Amino acid sequence: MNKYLFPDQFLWGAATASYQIEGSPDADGKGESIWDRFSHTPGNVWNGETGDVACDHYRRYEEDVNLMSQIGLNAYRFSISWPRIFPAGGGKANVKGLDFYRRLIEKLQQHKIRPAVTLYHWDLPQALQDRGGWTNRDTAKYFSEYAAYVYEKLDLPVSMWITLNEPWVIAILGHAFGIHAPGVSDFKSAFQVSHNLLLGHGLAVKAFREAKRTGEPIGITLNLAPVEPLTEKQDDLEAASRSDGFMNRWFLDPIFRGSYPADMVEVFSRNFELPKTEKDDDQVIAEPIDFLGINNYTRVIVEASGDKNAFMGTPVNPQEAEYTEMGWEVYPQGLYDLLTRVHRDYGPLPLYVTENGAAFPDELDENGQVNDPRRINYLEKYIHQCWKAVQDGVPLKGYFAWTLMDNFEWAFGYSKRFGLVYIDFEEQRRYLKNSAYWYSKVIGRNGLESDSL
Ligand code: IFM
Repeated sequence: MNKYLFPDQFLWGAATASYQIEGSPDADGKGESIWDRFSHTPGNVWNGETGDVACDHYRRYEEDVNLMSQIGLNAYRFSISWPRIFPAGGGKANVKGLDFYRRLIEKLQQHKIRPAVTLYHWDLPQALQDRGGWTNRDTAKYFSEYAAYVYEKLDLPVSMWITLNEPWVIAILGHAFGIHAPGVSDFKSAFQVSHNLLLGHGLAVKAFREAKRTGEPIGITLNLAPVEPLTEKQDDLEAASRSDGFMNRWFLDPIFRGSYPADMVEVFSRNFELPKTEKDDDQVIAEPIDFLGINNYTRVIVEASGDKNAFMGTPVNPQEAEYTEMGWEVYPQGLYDLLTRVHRDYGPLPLYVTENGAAFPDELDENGQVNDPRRINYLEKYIHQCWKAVQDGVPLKGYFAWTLMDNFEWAFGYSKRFGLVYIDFEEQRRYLKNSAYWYSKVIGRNGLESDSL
């Protein structure tokens, strides 16, 4: 058997997000979030489902940490629900909200699982949405104040801090396509949102430096995808470059180079009024970070749409490829391409894969087993590409599978199962899938063992 081993100290984790797993939407003084409001508005989520109960993790977190320990995870990425800490967005803090995360971290510590804390994974306090949400520049300031409060009061060691999860998704799915909370369909405001999010990120990093949590790194997680042209024709190449600008460089450039990519500024300004910015914004957004988190699931292939002003080419799905339940192409090499490209163009800082995984139609059998060979195959192939990237000099420091357990997959409700752990939502029972047992072996040997890679 060939072995593909990772460097010592490599983090093997799983990731989750507060609204997707916690439930208990108003326990212990929590305020309403935009996802509470959005999911309770008819027509927004598949089958009218909500995160009201989800995995009931708020009450069952101990059982869930025991499962992590059984799998052997040495890291766990979770997000803090802002409206648990500041029910009205700002103002008076709710001490009981932070206590939950303190209890969770203590339990992780008992099992030697390192906490990776995301400060914002999409559940904005509704009270701030009522004042314009992320279209309002003040939200960036409120975000950094919330972050500063957590840095100061969460008096337990944290292994990694992540300011935002996937600002592209927040801006575009939430504010241009309206399929995520807050359900707005207006491209112009989506670009203002993307700017205000990045500003909030930069302010939160600045606040972190002031908080002097020395030895704890801070970064951001972006959803990135390699973009390929369908053919080498000039029009397709240009469409791919613009699509890459829209999906990847619009966020990478301001964070690492201190300015938006000039080609995209031109393309966007042909379509919309550009976001309103202020003098020092570029500098704030480019506040140096300690690592970049990358979420990747698939690649994007585009062909020219015929419209030179379009910032996205027409996506093309190759017919011979395998697809997950999300309709996303399984393309492991894309992760290698992405990691090496990000390292080459924006390096040298450490990288983490903060999410990678697949939804498949899993079934629990009468013996309480879930046989999910397609997920095992997916994870093995993607982790192998991570290994290749490390061999080629990419400073990849950890890998977090999405996700620990089946959960509320946003507009798809509970219809997509991404977990290593199967959840029977009716009974709130948990079952390790075969992929969880497989991942456990990967972690145990710090890498893969296979003859077929
Ligand atoms: O479930 C989401 C997660 O919240 C953010 N990244 C992608 C996952 C799968 O869609």
